[in-house]
Amino acid sequence: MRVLWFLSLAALVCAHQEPQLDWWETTVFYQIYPRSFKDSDGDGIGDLNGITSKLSHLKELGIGATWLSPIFKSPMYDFGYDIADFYAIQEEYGTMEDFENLIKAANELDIKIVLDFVPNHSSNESVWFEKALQGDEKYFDYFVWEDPVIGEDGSRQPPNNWVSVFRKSAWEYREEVGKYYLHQFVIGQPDLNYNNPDLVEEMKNVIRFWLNKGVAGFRVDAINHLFEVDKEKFGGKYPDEPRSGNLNDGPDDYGYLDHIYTKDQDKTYDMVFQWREVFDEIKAKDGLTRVMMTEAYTDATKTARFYGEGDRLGSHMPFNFALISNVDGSSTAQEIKYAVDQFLTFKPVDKSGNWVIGNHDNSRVASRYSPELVDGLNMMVLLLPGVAVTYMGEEIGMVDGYVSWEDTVDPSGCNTDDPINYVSSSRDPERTPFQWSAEKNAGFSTAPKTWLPVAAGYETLNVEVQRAAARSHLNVYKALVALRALPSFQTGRYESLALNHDVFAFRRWSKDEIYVVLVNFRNVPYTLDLTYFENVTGKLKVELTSIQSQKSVGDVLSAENVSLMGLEAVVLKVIA
Ligand SMILES: *[C@@H]1O[C@H](CO)[C@@H](O)[C@H](O)[C@H]1NC(C)=O
Ligand SMILES: *[C@@H]1O[C@H](CO)[C@@H](O)[C@H](O)[C@H]1NC(C)=O
Ligand SMILES: *[C@@H]1O[C@H](CO)[C@@H](O)[C@H](O)[C@H]1NC(C)=O
Ligand SMILES: CC(=O)N[C@H]1CO[C@H](CO)[C@@H](O)[C@@H]1O
Ligand SMILES: [Ca+2]
Ligand SMILES: [Ca+2]
Repeated sequence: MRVLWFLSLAALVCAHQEPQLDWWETTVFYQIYPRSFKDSDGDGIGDLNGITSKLSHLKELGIGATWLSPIFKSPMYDFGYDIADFYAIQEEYGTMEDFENLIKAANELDIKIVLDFVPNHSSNESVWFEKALQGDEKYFDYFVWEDPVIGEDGSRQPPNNWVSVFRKSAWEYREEVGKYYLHQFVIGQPDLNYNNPDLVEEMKNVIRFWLNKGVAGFRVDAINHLFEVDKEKFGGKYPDEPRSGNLNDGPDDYGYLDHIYTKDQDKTYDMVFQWREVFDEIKAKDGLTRVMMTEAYTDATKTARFYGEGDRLGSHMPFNFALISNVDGSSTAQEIKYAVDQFLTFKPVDKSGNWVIGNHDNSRVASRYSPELVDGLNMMVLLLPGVAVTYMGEEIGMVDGYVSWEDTVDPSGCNTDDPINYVSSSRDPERTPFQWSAEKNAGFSTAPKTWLPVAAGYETLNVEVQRAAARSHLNVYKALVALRALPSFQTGRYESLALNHDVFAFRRWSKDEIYVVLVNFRNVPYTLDLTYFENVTGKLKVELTSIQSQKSVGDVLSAENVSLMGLEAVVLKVIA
């Protein structure tokens, strides 16, 4: 009895110690969309050698890890998210040797490389799919097949009403086998069959192959689309999905249906936990954590479930899309606080959170919020509790580029068949080439034509200009990466307030330090009383400001009387 009491006391004491953070919990992850980052050979398409040549930019920012959108062999119907060979590099991006050089150069700079794992589907031009069509049983079972339905007039119809994320039927007929295959995304992306143990093992081998090559982890794509409902429960045929009731969508639109049979199925979580075992199997060899980041656009409860269940571990970082899906530039401070706190509330208390505000599928921060809010939002992403994730270009506040209907290449834009309204569906605007300098093609490429046009305004909005400027988004970003290393931000506590309809504020503190971050989401000036935060009294020193601020680093303010310009953002430190 006495011994037990003593042990539990010891456990209690340990629990109060500062958590020991692993490499991935303290770093900033930088997403590179390889096709648009840097072109080394003048064909207008970014490539691996281009990335290697620009690793110094990541180093300058203070980035510790980068995740690359897919670089694998692909016919590019969905720009690499349709993988034809999971074990090979796409020629236009480089060779396996180029990739090995990239890993080596990155290691020398202490930057980790994370790749994109696209498990839901392969490509209709993969050897796997070709063999399936030739009747090879092993590979036939890698995919999801269903018999046609014959209509009253004798015509061949898809098996049910399922719609692809990119519009129209999710089923495509193949004469060769007389069946339809499922594609939750484009026609060129046949879904893989996770009810087949051979396929499950094959995909684990894909993970092993790259992790053994020195890759520090994977970001896992579109994970909640992995499994479809078990058709045996419905008499051996996949059932129709019900109408969503959404009045803006027609029968060809993804939003027309409620995706109860094709998304968020229970088996998905088990697969993630199985993959985590593979990650940990590689970690056991050398002690380095291989990190798993998972992408699922879903609710807070389901997102949290990816962390693990019972004694089974799951994703290290189930992406938190609150700042993408739940709020934007028109949101009130109350809505911002609600979105931020909701994720922190649902996430398991003993796990790290993460903040994602942009990626290659969503309009850029400067366009979705406002160009003036770029610094304030970077303050949130880098100083809220948890891992920070930055999409390339957000450090300089890049804006969505204009891409004409003729130049549009994204299937999500093209499939609208609508030369007027394609823009809201197209993901090309956030994928335009990275803006390095005022040179031709923004210094991205020497080609006469780049794969997507460079965004207007690059002559003044680029890395070179911002590096030289006394105040720039780039320099604010670098200062934020340095601030984030302080104990208050690494392991410190967090509390937030909506000071009024427009100003979101949060406090981060550790033993002897208290910081307050203020972001004014509207173009309206305010005088604020920060003493609503406990222990925020007396004088505050300005640590960092958004670039349009009239304040300077080192200015001293009174806690009960802080004036903030419209759209201004500041980081303050309590000094007395
Ligand atoms: C693959 O699908 C695309 C449509 O996404 C189509 O254009 C192409 O012809 C298909 N390739 C084969 C070999 O079926
Ligand atoms: C406020 O400061 C006191 C004295 O330093 C400290 O004991 C207390 O934990 C602080 N409370 C908060 C919420 O910061
Ligand atoms: C608040 O500060 C402003 C200057 O920023 C000053 O003009 C004003 O008198 C102060 N108000 C109070 C109540 O201290
Ligand atoms: C954010 C992201 O990577 N989204 C991807 C989700 O999956 C589809 C299909 O693979 C891609 O088109 C998206 O880019
Ligand atoms: Ca190139
Ligand atoms: Ca699937």
